[in-house]
Formats: sequence, structure tokens, C-alpha cells
Amino acid sequence: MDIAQLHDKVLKQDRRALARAITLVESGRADHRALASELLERLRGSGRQALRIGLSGTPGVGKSTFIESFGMTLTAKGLKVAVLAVDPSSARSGGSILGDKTRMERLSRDPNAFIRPSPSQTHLGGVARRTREAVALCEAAGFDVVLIETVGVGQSETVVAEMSDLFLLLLAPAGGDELQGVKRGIMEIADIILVNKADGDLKTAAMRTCADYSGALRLLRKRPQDPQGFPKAMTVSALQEDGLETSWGEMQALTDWRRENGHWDMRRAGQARFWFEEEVRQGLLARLHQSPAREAMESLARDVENGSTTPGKAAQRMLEEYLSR
Ligand SMILES: Nc1nc2c(ncn2[C@@H]2O[C@H](COP(=O)(O)OP(=O)(O)OP(=O)(O)O)[C@@H](O)[C@H]2O)c(=O)[nH]1
Ligand SMILES: [Mg+2]
Repeated sequence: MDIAQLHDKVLKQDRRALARAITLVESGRADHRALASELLERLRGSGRQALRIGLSGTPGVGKSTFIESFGMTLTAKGLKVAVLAVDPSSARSGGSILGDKTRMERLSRDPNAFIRPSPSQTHLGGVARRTREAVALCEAAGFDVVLIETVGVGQSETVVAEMSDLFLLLLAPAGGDELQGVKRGIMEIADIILVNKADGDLKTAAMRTCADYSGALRLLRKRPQDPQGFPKAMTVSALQEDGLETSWGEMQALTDWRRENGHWDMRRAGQARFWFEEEVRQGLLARLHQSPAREAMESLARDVENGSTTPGKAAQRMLEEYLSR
């Protein structure tokens, strides 16, 4: 594979080259990893930055519908939009973005849009790196907006938030008692809560839910990266394409403020540090499962079991002899 050529084509936004580059970063093969690293290192020089928007919501809340109509709103403005997904549960069927590519029919045919199905991986750490690198590729290819979708299960929201400039939480209209259903930790990372399906019979309930969440957001601790009025909740209808322009306006207002006040750069720097540390942690963990560390671990564990050494002493030996190089 010619990395220099791939690099040039990605920079020129050649979609097939971009797809190939993403396949490369998704590969687990050692030689592919090396090529992917080289490609990413070269592309780092492009200096291009997209607005990375993380989007989370439970199954059925309308993520796909929203991405399609919101994506179309953006492409109609001449913006180039890429859609990626973090989907940690390989067990999940039907709702995956892969199946969605047919559902997001209009957007996937739009020349200004690029939709990439989520890599089929069970390990969240692996998915995180691949998605993060795919985001970097889309950025280098000159996309203005990169949407990163995840289903609201477990920690995937946090992973997506750590690679986004903005984090959107999509909710469905509900009775007030369901407010507790959204974990506090998720509320705390949301920049904008969108209560979807604010149309027809559901409109009143959506407005009530929105008011409930507005109240709940006001009770959260003030974050330095927010101007007055953020984080905020608002209603949209992805199906009827209502409120999309308004929500885009809010996203821009928030982004502009953060850029002007240094929070954009600070957040990106913090994220770069976070992912560096995370990679080191993951790399160390991986080495525990390789020879000779694996065998040493087993043998020392037996020594600890039969009392011939202490856990502390054995751990020290393990770290110094087998993981220090
Ligand atoms: N009334 C109404 N229905 C909507 C709206 N948005 C989505 N829906 C419907 O809600 C259902 C689920 O929508 P999807 O967009 O597939 O939801 P999703 O969050 O992508 O679901 P998963 O991919 O399974 O996680 C579909 O029947 C949509 O037509 C909306 O704004 N209003
Ligand atoms: Mg979907």
C-alpha cells in the first residue's frame, strides 16, 4: 500500500481513498497498524478541523432519523458532513448504523455526506481508538462536521464525549417520573439536550419533558466551558424537520463562544492527553496477556497462592522484571 498516495487522495477528499484509510485504521494487523500510524502522522499536518458532534440516545429515540434530517440541513448549507458510530455491543442487531445506511437514504446519496458504519468490535477500547482515528481522517479530508453516534448503553457516551467538541443527548418525550432514567453522569456531559418527537400527539409531552430537563440542568454545577444559558434543553422533531435550524444555531453559538474563550483548544488538548494516557494503559494491559508476562504472571500467582511470597513482593517483581522494558 502506498501511504503517500493515500495521503494525497484523502486530502483531496477522494471518498474511496477515505473509506480505504478508515479500513486501514480499523485493522488489527500489526503491519496495518504501522501504516495507519504513518498515515495519521502525515495527515496531522493538514491543520484542518471539523466540528465534532457526539450524539447519544437510547434505542428508538430517533438518532438515525435525526442524523438524516439534521445532516441534510447542514449539507443544504454547503457543509460537508461525515457520520461515524461507536457501537460497543456487537450483540445489538437491526438498529446498527450499517442497516441504517439504507434508512438514511437521502443523506447517504448526498454528495456532501459520508456515512461510515461502525466497526464490528466488542472491545470498547478498540472501538474508541478506531473511531477516534476515523474522525481524524474525516477531518483531514476536509469535512466541516463529523457526527459521532452512539447508543446510550454503559460507558460509550463518555468515550464519544471524549472525542467530541459538542455532545448532544437525544431524548424522547416521557412522563416526569422518567427524568431519573437519565444518569446524572450523562446529564453532566451533555451540552445540549434535544427532546425529539415534538410533533403531533407527543408535542405537549415533549414540551413538558423539555421543561423538566431545563430545570434539572439548572441544578447542575456550573461548568467553566459554558456561556450563560448552557447547557440547555430544547425540543425538535427529526421526522417533521422542526427545530433543526434553531438547534444548529445554538450549537454554533456555543462553539463560537468556546473558540473565543479558549475552551475549544483547551478541550482538544485535554482530550489528546486523555487518549495518550488511555493508549498507554491499554498497551500495558495488552502486554500482560503476552509472553513472557503471561507465564510469569501465572507462575507468580501460584507462588502467592501457596504463600511462598507476598502479593506486594510478587507484583513488584512482575512490574520490574517483565513490564519495565
Ligand atoms: N413522531 C416522531 N417519530 C419519530 C421522530 N424521529 C424518529 N421517530 C420514529 O421513531 C422510530 C425510531 O427512530 P430511529 O431514528 O430509527 O431511532 P434510533 O434512535 O436510530 O434507534 P436505534 O438505531 O434502534 O438505536 C422510528 O419509527 C421513527 O420514525 C420524530 O421526530 N417524531
Ligand atoms: Mg438508529
